[in-house]
Amino acid sequence: MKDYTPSAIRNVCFIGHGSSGKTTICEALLHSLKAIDRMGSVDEGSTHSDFMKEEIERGHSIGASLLTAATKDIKYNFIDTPGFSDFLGETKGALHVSDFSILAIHGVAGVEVVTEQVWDFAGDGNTPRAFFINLLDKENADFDNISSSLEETFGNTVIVQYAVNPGTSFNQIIDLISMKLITYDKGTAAVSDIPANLQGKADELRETLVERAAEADDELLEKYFEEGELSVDEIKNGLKTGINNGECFPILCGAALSKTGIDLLANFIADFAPSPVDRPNVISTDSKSGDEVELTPDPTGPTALLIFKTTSEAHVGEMSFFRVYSGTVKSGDELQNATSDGNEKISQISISMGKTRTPTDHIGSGDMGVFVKLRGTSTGDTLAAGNKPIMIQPPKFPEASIRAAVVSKSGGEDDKVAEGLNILKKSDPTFSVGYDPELQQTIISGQGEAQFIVVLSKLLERFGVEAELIEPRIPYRETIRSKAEAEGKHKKQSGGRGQFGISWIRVEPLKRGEGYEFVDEIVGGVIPRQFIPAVDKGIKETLQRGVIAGYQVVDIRATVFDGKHHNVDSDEHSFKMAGSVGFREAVKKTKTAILEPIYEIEVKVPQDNMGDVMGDVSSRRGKVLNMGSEGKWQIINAHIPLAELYKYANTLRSMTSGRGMHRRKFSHYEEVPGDIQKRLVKEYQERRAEASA
Ligand SMILES: Nc1nc2c(ncn2[C@@H]2O[C@H](COP(=O)(O)OP(=O)(O)OP(=O)(O)O)[C@@H](O)[C@H]2O)c(=O)[nH]1
Ligand SMILES: [Mg+2]
Repeated sequence: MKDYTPSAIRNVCFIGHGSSGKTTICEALLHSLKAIDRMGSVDEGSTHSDFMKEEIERGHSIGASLLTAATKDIKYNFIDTPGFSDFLGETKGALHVSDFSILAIHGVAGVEVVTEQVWDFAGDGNTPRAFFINLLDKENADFDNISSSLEETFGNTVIVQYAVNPGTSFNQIIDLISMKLITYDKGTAAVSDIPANLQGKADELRETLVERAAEADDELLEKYFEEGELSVDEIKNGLKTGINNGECFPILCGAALSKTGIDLLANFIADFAPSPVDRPNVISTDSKSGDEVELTPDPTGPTALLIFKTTSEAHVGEMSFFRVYSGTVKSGDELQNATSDGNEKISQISISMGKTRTPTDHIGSGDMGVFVKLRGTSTGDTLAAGNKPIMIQPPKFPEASIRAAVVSKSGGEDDKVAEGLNILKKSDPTFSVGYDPELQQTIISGQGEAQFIVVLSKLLERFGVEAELIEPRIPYRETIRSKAEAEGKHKKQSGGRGQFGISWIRVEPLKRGEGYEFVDEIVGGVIPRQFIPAVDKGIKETLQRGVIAGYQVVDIRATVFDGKHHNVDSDEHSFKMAGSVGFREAVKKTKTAILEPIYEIEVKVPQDNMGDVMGDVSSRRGKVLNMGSEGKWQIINAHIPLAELYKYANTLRSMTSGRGMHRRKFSHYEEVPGDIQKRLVKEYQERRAEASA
């Protein structure tokens, strides 16, 4: 492929609610731009962007896919993103490196939950945007209503293409820039003059378009007021400025499946989407000096690029998708990774087309590509030339909102499960996995159940191990609410040297969060000095194992205040045992309590769902701390026990038709109600009885 200057590159990300047609639009664009010979379909599982087994099976995109098309003048990089909320981390990564985003809108459903979410994502990064109202060939498709609702919801929209006859016979669009009628027949476009019956409507929309274009630039606005019109070039320039400044959001339309409007979309991107030189220069940071380093999109400058996605595929290995912000990356380059503080030798560079790749020996500034088999580079890392350890701001991925424990179905392959999960984690920054030694479970956390199900399916496919999700154990704690003391006696006489030690232990409650304190009150050498640490050690071990329900004992002071020893038979082991027994017996004499972890959660829901969500919080033993509002959202802060939060993200979504979100963080421990304590103690006794049977 020939070289394109940065001003000839268009990095465009397709975002939107699930099934609004993003993947189909990308496929149609590739076909229209002659990058592919045959247009694949989502329903047949033959598109270039949905190629993973899980994507084909579900008919939904799961990962962001980088696709490329090139004409004589323009190099297009399209990133197709998922619209399903569990996979929006991919959307964030893609938006971060795009200069323009197109929000696909379903021509019947209009603005949906994820439409608003991804709009906000794009707004967070100031990415210029346009709307593409798709599926206008569906029965009940309604261009007028949907374009008005886009204006109501988001504001500053401008119609640049008008759908003449939405519905099952949809085939005509008026392009308000060229002021022509385009009629489609199986994807082929015929251009004609606007017929008389549509002229009035077209003129009216055109006037709004010209006004919007004029508003983008003071000089244009002045001219427009004076002369009442603008030249075609002035309109184009004004519109382009407005789009790039995020002051104007064009509305385009079509039906991707039949390629209706797709040629217009490709031309629109070429003419109006900002190129890398139109966007503000990226400011990176020198990780050693902390100085700011501005990156200009000059292909001859020092190389700097950002990895926005990594995946691993059987037979290929790890793939790292990148965007170059300055300079040109060439195979053979040695680049520095400031995050891992290591060097990376570049060997295989490719241009990406979803599943397939075309090798190349260099990629220049503003452009995107994929490396195969980097050694120590992850998503979000910067690779840069020379001795400047610079870092470009990485994408911000959504925080985890759901966790689960994973076990192998066969029961005996937990190590294999953990190993596979650790490899899969590398390609998904919104997913994490770790072994919790206290719970003795492998815990995963992420965005939702669908993400977990995909992870399990990959585990089976790539690592041949079948796993399932179970509810994570809760890290309860035991504590005491009163003081008590007891004798701990260890005595064994079994031929030869015996074992002997007695220690009297007193236990008393400490404040919440104070942990464990050991006090030595032995006087007169009733327990020899050298054995006191053994008493402490014996208590600590018992503390970990728990006394009444098998959970760690906390917030307790243990004092050894008396004891006995034997000159020959006493040793460290004897006093360790004596400490342990004394502690256990003393705890049993107190009023015990079981503590549970309480999380502070922040729930964000639409006003309409407040009642349901509040009711649900109290049914989960939650306590509301605070209520407030943020724009159209209601925010509730509450304390909820972790034991009541399993799959909360799912419940919240279904209660709010997908709109509700929550964040959580550990807050503190609190006593569980008496009935729960009884149940936990009973379960522990049953487990012990089972183990000794
Ligand atoms: N009739 C009609 N069907 C379309 C059109 N565009 C897409 N579809 C169909 O709508 C369904 C969803 O299209 P996709 O392209 O997978 O939508 P998406 O936005 O990529 O969906 P996610 O990846 O799940 O977010 C598929 O069955 C497509 O064939 C269109 O313009 N007209
Ligand atoms: Mg898709």
